[in-house]
Amino acid sequence: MPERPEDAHRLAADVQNLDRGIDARVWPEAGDPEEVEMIVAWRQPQGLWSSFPNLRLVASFGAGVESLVGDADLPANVAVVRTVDGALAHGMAEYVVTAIADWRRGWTSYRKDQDLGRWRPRSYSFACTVLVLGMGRMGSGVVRSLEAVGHRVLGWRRSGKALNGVEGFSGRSGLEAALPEADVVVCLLPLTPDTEGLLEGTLFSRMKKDSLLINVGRGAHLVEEDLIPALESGRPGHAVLDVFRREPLPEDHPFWKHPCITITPHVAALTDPKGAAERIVENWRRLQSGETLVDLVDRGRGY
Ligand code: NDP
Ligand code: OXD
Repeated sequence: MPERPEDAHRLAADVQNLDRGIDARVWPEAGDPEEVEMIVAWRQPQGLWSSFPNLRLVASFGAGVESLVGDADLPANVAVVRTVDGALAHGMAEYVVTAIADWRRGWTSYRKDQDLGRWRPRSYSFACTVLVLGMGRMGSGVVRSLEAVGHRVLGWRRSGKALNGVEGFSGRSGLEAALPEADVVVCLLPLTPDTEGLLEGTLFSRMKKDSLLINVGRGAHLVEEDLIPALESGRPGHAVLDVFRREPLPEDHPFWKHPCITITPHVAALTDPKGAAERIVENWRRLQSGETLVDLVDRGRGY
């Protein structure tokens, strides 16, 4: 269930409005645990699964599933799905395009100029190459939006599959070839054992001088202690971070006050409860009829 109890209750009501046959309960008031076949989870407590002997399906209330696929206590016969609606990908695309526009055009400086009544136009070069790490549901939406505003886009993904003419790279050598070309690197990977700690010192040293790093994947993609020395060397020149190893980011964390870091509190894209309810009901229906589930996660692969 979503983190805030009021959101969880609203989701349960939306689910029941869509299908009166579903008995949607809000944890911890789960009723008879033997009756529970499907759970919608987000940052669930440890040791939850063993109480539900007839569980068949867990739906993540969002796109990331690392806390589910990484949970050794979740029985192997339980399927995992993600809840990804169109609004999530649009929200992510808007966030990335806005972050790049803000960095290149210096809106923060114009705001300061406005406070001082100062007319001070500054030029910027239009050509910008963006490397998107992960070209899945979020990454491919971001790619389309970046292209629509004229950026050159490079994409890195596990399979290396091409995406509508975007130059595609894969593997460590592909990443190393793409990095020096990019003015902006956007991390939109799922968190798996292969991607954890990918954003670290060696990768930063291959980035362009004064480039921009945007991490909207997961906090554990970034080796935090490597970032400030990298920013001091100018590779990258600035970082926009939406996700952190510890959330909320601790008050005394050095990232808060760093002039080359922009922080947002894990809001790049938010799951729309209405759209989520539709997905959940659809997967419930498919579970009952034995059809293929929507956005089924490959638990072995980790995403
Ligand atoms: P998808 O599963 O649709 O796509 C994942 C992409 O990552 C795929 O292109 C996949 O490659 C690629 N990938 C996976 N492992 C590797 C690897 N080892 N090397 C290279 N590429 C790899 O996920 P989504 O796009 O829906 O979401 C991505 C992540 O974004 C989520 O897991 C979550 O962490 C984060 N997120 C953050 C939000 C926020 O508000 N900050 C909101 C929503 C999502 P291939 O295509 O070849 O399989
Ligand atoms: C998600 C997220 O994975 O909000 O959906 O981070």
